[in-house]
Amino acid sequence: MLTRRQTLALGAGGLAAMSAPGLVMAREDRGPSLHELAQAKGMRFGSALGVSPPGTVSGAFHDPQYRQLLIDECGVLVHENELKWYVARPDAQTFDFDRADIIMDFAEENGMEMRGHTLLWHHTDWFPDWINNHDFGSRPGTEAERMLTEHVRTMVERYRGRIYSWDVVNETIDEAGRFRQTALSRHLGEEVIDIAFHIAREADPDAELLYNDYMNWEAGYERQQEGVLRLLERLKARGAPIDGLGVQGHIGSGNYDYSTGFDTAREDTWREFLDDVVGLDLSLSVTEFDVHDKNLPADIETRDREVAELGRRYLDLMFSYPQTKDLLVWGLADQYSWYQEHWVREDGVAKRPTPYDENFQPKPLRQAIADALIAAAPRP
Ligand code: 9MR
Repeated sequence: MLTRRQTLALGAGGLAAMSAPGLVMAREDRGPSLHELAQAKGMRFGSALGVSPPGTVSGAFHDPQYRQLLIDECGVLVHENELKWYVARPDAQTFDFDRADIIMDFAEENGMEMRGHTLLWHHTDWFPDWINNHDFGSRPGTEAERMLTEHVRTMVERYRGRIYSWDVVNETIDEAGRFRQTALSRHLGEEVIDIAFHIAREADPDAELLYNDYMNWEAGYERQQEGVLRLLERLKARGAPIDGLGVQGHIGSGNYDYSTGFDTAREDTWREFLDDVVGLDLSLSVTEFDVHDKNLPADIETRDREVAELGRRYLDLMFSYPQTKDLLVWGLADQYSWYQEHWVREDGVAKRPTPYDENFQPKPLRQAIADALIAAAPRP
């Protein structure tokens, strides 16, 4: 228990720092949060959050300082993995929402909204084995439709009115622009996508429904972009209830061998792509933003500056579309970025792809996001 004198000596900032040990500055000393800056423009800011075991990159939930940072900066959260089939569906009969609900409850207790990721990651690698090995019987189309319908309906109805926006389908177009085949599409064809959208709309008519993918703006993603655009055109033509495109926004260097990154030469064609998307009367959301620093010099100052500059340039472009209302980052502090485990740097140093460093200090990327939000026109 503190004496009155000790309390006065600590001041408001000191008390906040005590309740969240290690957080260097209390919220009130830091100016507006990223979500407050977004809100001022009719937008939202948020982050992914995972509740994998403590000590893992996707287990950030267990870190109290990180949770405080999310409360301080975010108005929206999205499950990093907890709604994916391989987590929420241990077998064909069972739904397991335990992990998903931990995040849901945390968001609601702290006044944050939730996005839903994802009802159908249409990619065999991310299907649980039990679907890949499922016996679809003598009427496989019927069984595939039943299984998908049950899944989408159960998920969306459970969180009806609590998840305002869903990534209904994630990443069904590969880098060559082709529609991915899975155990479900083998029996349903591309209609697998339409079914997911129709059932989601039926289960929560008020939720925003997005198609989400990673067709980045760097060189190397041209065919995937083309494939995504054609898919969106076909979905619209068939009357699928789709509201927008989730642009993941994992920009930067070297995610794939064919993409060197840090290449803004394709800005014009990226704009043409976005023009075509909004021309289909679809909204845009930046759903998984981070800036990969794999091929940048190790020097921290240089690296952070280049990450921030590229991030600012990208966000300015995305925010120039009044259809862009949400910006979610895929992790808010570097040690909890998925990039720590993918495409490791040759020099082995830890990556710096998010707005905060591992000590929860804001980096130039945090300022770049703030500046882009401040510069954005108010949304209509
Ligand atoms: O960050 C996620 C990581 O923890 C998982 O292992 C991986 C596979 O489920 O998915 C990562 O998140 C991905 C997201 O769901 C879809 N877009 C790309 C993201 C980064 O790989």
